Amino acid sequence: RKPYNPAEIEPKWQKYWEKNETFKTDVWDFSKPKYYVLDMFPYPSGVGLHAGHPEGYTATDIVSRMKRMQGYNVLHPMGYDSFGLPAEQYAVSTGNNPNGFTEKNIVSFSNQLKELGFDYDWSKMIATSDKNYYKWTQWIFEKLYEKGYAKYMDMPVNWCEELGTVLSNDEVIDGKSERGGFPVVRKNMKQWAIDQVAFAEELLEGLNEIDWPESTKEMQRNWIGKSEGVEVDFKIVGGGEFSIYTTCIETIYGITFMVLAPDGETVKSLMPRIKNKEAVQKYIDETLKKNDMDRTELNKTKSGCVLEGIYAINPVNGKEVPVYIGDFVLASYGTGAVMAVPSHDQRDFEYSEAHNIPRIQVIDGGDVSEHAFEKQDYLGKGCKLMNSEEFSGLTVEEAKEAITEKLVNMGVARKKVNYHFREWIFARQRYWGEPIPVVHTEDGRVVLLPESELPLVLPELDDYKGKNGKAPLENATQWKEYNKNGIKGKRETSTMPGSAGSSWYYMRYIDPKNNDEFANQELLKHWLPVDLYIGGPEHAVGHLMYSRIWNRFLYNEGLSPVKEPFKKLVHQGMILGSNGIKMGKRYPEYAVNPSDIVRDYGADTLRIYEMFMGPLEASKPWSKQGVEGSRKFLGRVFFYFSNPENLVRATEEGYNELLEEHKLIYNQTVKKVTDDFETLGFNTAISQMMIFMNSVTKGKCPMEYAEGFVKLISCICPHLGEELWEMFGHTGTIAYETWPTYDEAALVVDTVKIGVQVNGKVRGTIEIGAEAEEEEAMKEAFEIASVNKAIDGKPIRKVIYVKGKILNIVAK
Ligand code: ANZ
Repeated sequence: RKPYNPAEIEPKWQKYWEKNETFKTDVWDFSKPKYYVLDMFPYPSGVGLHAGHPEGYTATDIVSRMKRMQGYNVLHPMGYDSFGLPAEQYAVSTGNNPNGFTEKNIVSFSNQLKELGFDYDWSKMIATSDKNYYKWTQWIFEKLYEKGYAKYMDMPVNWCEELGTVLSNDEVIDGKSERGGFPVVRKNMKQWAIDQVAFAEELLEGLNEIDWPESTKEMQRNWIGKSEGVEVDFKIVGGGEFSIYTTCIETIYGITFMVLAPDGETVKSLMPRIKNKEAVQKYIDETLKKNDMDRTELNKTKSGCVLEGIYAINPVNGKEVPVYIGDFVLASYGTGAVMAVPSHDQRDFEYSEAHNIPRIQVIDGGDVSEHAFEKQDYLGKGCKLMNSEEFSGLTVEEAKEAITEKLVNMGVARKKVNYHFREWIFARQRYWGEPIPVVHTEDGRVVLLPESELPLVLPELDDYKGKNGKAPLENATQWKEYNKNGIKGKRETSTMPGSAGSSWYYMRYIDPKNNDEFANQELLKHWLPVDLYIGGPEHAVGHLMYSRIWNRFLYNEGLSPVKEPFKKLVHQGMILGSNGIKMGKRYPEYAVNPSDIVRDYGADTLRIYEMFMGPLEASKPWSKQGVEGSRKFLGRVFFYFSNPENLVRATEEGYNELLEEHKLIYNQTVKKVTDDFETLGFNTAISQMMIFMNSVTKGKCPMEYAEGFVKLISCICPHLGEELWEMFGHTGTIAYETWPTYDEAALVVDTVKIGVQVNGKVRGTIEIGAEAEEEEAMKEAFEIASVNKAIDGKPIRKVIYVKGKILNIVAK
């Protein structure tokens, strides 16, 4: 008989699937219920797959295969997020167009994926850098612009004069450019941005209707950062006023100073009246070098500077308080100014310590110490106000209402909702991205390209490097000039960020070749939302937020049928090196190349191993022994089922008896595996398959059970599944066979109580299945303290077990 040889059977079935287009989905076939399974598509790096890729991909593969066998029309596509930095760097260093490099990587990446036997419908493959794809990314951008969500607006950016470029926050370290160490300042510049704040409420609300990890939803809520408070106007002694934003209006009698953002407009306008101008200007200049992260960091001394001669008037009691600037107050949040209550706000407390400012306690019971702030211990505890005139004695909750009402009636305050969410900066000074399809006309207007001019294709360049920090497309001297239909000007030379193309790719898969619209509406109606989406947790607030925004926009425009694009989301855990440390660049010696595992053990082994390592969502260390164990198990499965002598057909003698003998374990296995696949509990499903194998291989297996088992395992190990299916005498693929069912009645186990004797004396009773094996009876017996006591660690000489009657243990 032939041994298990994955090197032979795996390529054989991969060729079969490709030739027969086994996994091509007819998206127009609405006769069956649909199931849409999605993987986060990879960036096609030159390095290829790493061990983490097959984990999520195998999980979706298993579910999609089961759903197909359960009668669903399954869509399981794959594609590439192919704009991005590595290809750009390649272009800069070689002078070649990144397109060729990207296409080459896509081919080798796809070959690696095919080698793993995934059931992707390759006819639906997309790449975000393909002009037929990005035509529609540009088209959606134009819709966003037309509706006022994409804006060309003044935004604060990190500007490096020496490099002549805008830098991202992580390219700035201590106010200097990471590259070169040149000074970086915050300054306002015209930028493309998408107004995501406009979607904040819908995004929050949508979270309630989706089946996502709670931690991811919470991260999105925090990222949106909804805050409900009050805006209050403060008059300045000698004329003028400014507003503050607070979430703790009940503390207004505790104000002892005010703080303005150093980079805000208020201090600028007050400058002529400030006595210590020089010191103030110096502090402002310092602040401009810092990014928001450095500024708002907790546990840092609160730096700042008083504005000599400037006093603000507290509207509730007419008290005059000094005004300061401090970098912990951000110009970009709220009104860029705060009322400082050092007795009840930690940052204000620290600021008052650093600048010697008095405090007034206005909430009783709220212990005024740094410790108390951490606990926020007066909130919601019925603590009462003090030192607050007519509001003294009210609870915090009552005072919030009453003081707000008073100030609103005075005409100096209004309720306000703020979001920490900022605009999504939507342009990069890079080459390898979607060109923004607009023209800046000579008379200063922004004009969208007509749809007939889309896609606006990236031009070939002689030099892919931006000169003097300018966008590389500035080098496209001819392409840049625009003069058509009376519109004369220059094309936008920055490109869209990487997150653009990935924000809607799940729609394009449904109808990837459509030249008339981004996807047919009837198809979208049928196929959306994605039923199951699996990918890394690192995308929790990036891609997963942007996708929700693009979808919500299209939904509001009547172009997407669903409010939320991804019904169920699961994050796979990280596969760690065998040392328990993250694999990758830092520890290349621990990095595992999936292709090596395929070559040495087979794809099915890699697949079942990665699913058996532990729960999908957990981080798990790689283990070579684990891989070998998985390979051995598959060898056993193949060895047993490929031997016709182990299999009894329905026409053969003893068939019914065998059905009866294995009825319980078979039905248990079908149930457990079905349920576990549904809930992505693959490791426990595999354990159950091992239990089945242990039980059935003691003798012969009836054909019905053999086929049922092979169907189950074919989802995890499709090549092995197909091969055995063929050996059983079937022609064609197993992929569309009917999923095995189980009989509820067969799962009911009659239990019996039997006595447990140790050396002839009854020491306890156990309750087990009437047909339970000795192994299980012993396991139960060892749960009993008195039995253990009687055995007292002595070696067990003999076990007499009579099913349903008695268990006698001889230990001496
Ligand atoms: C007075 C006060 C007293 C405050 C108190 C808190 C506790 P969130 O939840 O983040 O909205 N704040 C307002 N604008 C700010 C800005 N531009 N930069 C830095 N801090 C700012 O928090 C709102 C609170 O953060 C506001 O309420 C304000 O301080 C501060 F016992 O006002 B509070």
